[in-house]
Amino acid sequence: MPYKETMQTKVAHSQTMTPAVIEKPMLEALKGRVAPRAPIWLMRQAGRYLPEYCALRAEAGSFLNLCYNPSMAAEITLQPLRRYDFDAAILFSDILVIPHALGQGLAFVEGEGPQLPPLEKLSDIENLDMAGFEQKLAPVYETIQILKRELAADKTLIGFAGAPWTIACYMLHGRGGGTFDRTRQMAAADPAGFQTFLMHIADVTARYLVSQIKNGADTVQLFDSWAGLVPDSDFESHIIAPTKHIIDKIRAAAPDVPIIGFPRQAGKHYAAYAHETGISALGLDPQADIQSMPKNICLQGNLDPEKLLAGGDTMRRAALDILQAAEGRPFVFNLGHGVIKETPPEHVAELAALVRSYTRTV
Ligand code: 1CP
Repeated sequence: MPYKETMQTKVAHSQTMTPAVIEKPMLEALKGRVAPRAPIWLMRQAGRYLPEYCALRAEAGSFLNLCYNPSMAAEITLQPLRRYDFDAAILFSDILVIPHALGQGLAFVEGEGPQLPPLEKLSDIENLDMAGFEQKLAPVYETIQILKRELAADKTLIGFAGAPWTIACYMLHGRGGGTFDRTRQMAAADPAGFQTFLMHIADVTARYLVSQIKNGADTVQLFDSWAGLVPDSDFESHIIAPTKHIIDKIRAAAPDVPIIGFPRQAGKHYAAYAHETGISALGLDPQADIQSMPKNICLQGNLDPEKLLAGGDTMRRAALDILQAAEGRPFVFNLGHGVIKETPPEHVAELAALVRSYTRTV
């Protein structure tokens, strides 16, 4: 049939032409481009404020089942993009899959957050299960592969891990929600042993993030949620050195992949963190002042999640202040911490529309 033949010839022809390169605006910003529109995604953009997440969570039975079920985890990753057309998808998982994959028990207790049986002593890290590590994390890599296939070409896929200090907080103290006293006491009592502990986690984390990249993550973010608990005199050893170790290892394996660091509540240490770790982009908490940050690096942040929860004029004014403060520099719009679970989804929709409609000076 001549008609069909013509169509086939056309299809075959178009397949041999070089496809137009579709850019990922978020990736370009991380690499230093100042564009007329700031890309946007939100920390914890998937999660309990979305009814479609709660439905799947109920079906899975437990949070960890969700994290290790590639098709469900991929579906949850994509849910916020369907609603808001964000520029990036963040892999749905948790920072605590690392201790879990190393064989430490982990349970997410409803209403109480994560609970781990705390390691008894620092040297216990040497006896954890490295052999089963990659195998236990295989479902995470499979989730990334699904996402890579399903995401539109202009979307950036973000992988992530907790930074060593924050992971040590949970591994040694056993649960969240406080000031991780046991971790801080163990660090103070045996500084050399604690440094070895952090570097061990750094090695494992670098391996995990390189595997995420090899499986398709476009960028990775290191969450150092509890960096603000570290005494000033220990910031270099507890935060900067292990982070730099991870970055050096990722760069050796994947030199072109940008890395985002989020040392939450690092205060006056933000600039040193940016310069000394070699991070590509700096995640800012709500307290950080955009204009006093180093000029030669992409910033990401820093809307107070409470302002998003409040919505209305409060939210609009705060978002516009941030967009104005970030004029003229590479920037990714985000919150300064995760979406609060009571946040009305309509507020998120309004925020995304506002950021998208703001034209930056280039
Ligand atoms: O449904 C539920 O009950 C689980 C709630 C939940 C969710 C949705 C937890 C438990 N983790 C997550 C997902 C998650 N965690 C993501 C996925 C993707 C997304 O952002 O959309 C990410 C990136 C994280 C990272 C994470 N987990 C951090 C770093 C960021 C931060 O919030 O500071 C931390 C500290 C955790 C530990 C954790 N996991 C879950 C909770 C409630 C906590 C915090 C515990 C505490 O207060 O110490």
